[in-house]
Amino acid sequence: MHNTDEQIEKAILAGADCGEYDADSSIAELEELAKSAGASVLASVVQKRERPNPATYLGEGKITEIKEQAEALEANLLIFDGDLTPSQQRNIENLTDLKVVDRTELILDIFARRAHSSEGKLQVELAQLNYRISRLGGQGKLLSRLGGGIGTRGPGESKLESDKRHIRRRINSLERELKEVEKRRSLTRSRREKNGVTTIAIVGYTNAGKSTLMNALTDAGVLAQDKLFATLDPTARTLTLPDSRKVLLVDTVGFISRLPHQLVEAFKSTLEEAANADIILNVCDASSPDCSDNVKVTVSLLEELGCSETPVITVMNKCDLIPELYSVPTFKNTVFISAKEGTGFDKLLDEISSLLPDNVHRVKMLIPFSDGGCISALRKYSTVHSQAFTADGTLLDLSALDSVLNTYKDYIIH
Ligand SMILES: Nc1nc2c(ncn2[C@@H]2O[C@H](COP(=O)(O)OP(=O)(O)OP(=O)(O)O)[C@@H](O)[C@H]2O)c(=O)[nH]1
Ligand SMILES: [Mg+2]
Repeated sequence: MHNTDEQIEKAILAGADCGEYDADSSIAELEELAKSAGASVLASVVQKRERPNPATYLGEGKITEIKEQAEALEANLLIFDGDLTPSQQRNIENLTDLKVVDRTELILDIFARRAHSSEGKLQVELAQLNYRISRLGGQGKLLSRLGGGIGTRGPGESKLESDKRHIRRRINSLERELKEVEKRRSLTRSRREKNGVTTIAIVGYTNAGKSTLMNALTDAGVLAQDKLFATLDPTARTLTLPDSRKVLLVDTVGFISRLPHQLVEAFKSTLEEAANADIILNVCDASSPDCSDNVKVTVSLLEELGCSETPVITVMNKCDLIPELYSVPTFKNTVFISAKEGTGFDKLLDEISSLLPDNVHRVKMLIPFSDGGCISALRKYSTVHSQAFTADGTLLDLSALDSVLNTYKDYIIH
């Protein structure tokens, strides 16, 4: 997708509606992906079909129509909302004279543009090479299926083999380098665990507002943009909770439906960093019509990463954009916020505190005047946020460990 002369690529999008997923919202997402890769989108075409055409993905007639449309609009790129086999891609290129890219290639391209850290670059290159080798493999099979003979042997085939060998060597060396980085990271992690540092991971669908939330809660200064996959590298910052406890907040790469599995594999260690957190914040764009589906994508990716046991808070973000909160789907432990306007943070932070393992809770207590003596003990063992005198006794708003609260549980009012 990189043009040497930095001309904006002018794209037509094409998808097949086979009933597997909502083709219209998927093509709308593809448009966002294309824009995030720097292309401008001139038109999109969706064809209803039972299954993709094995030779040309869409029907050949449709491909010819697209070619004519591309000529009229002066488009130079055709992006498919699905994965093309190498032969489909070649056939469509021959029929249209356009550069043809599929969904996985597009996402890989965006990741390649965004990778800045050395680890991010290694991960993206690994994903790209795994993608490429899987396609070379396909071509190899195709050639051997032709039954050998003229055109299937000779330099062509051996070049393919040497390409494959070369790529495989590079994949092995990338994997070794990444292992080293991971080892260092797991050392940092175990040091953190030993020091009792609690980690909270911000995960969720891409563009949901994870980095905006990170910036609003800490002064991380992470890049937040209306672009898909603005963040690739994890950033960690300390956050002080209202009960004065310090935790580590981690912002990381976003998820998307049908995330190419080469990327999941390559980014596994980064994603596991999130998965190993004590609490996961699943940030969602509550104003998106696909909100519910997007939450499910994140939940199933988290399951794949083996962290279905970690407590999750579903953080419905961008609530400033929706007039009626009741229209937003809710899940277990849901809070409503606007990261942009800074609303709903009290509830979010309270929810985080209440899920933390060492059990500090914020409560209100009414201490009768007859037991006024316990106030000095409470002041010593807890954080008192406010104190007021009422007709029935002293009203305290405080945070303390459960063991402390248990001693005075008769005085807790809520
Ligand atoms: N209206 C509104 N916009 C928001 C809110 N939170 C984030 N945004 C916007 O949503 C866009 C994406 O925000 P990011 O914080 O970059 O999202 P992200 O989840 O980190 O995205 P990736 O890193 O790309 O996965 C930006 O244009 C933000 O300004 C919010 O509460 N309300
Ligand atoms: Mg981000």
